[in-house]
Amino acid sequence: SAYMASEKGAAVAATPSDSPTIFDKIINKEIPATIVYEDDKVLAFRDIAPQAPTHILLIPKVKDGLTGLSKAEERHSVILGHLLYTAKLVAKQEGLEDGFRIVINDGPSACQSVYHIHVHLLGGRQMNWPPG
Ligand code: IU
Repeated sequence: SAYMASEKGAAVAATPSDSPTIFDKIINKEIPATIVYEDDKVLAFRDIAPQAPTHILLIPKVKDGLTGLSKAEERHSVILGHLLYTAKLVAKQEGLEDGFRIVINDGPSACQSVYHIHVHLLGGRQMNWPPG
């Protein structure tokens, strides 16, 4: 895969495209992931390179062209809302009572490295502002 230890390196290497990504293999259980929540529409699993004590990715099981938020069409509104609501449920499940951070990286400038939309849920430590 194009994944590298450096997030910045990975973002430079990833070319925006609507091709299948490694997340499809996670959805299809072809490669292992620590799944923390699942329903018919979304999957939530622990990030392989956690940036906080809790670092979970939430993804739609069907990409439907949603490589990133910038590609959203009106029809995606329901799944986008469901991803955010699910993030709240998982934050509660993870015990993040003191707060959490939601991130959606979009495009090369934001270091997006996987072109299947994903919501980062980060918590378990003090977050800083502004983000990097
Ligand atoms: P980004 O927003 O596109 O940069 O986030 C992609 C995330 O996917 C990043 O935090 C990676 O650590 C994570 N990830 C993963 O959890 N499992 C994988 O097999 C791959 C990336 I490739």
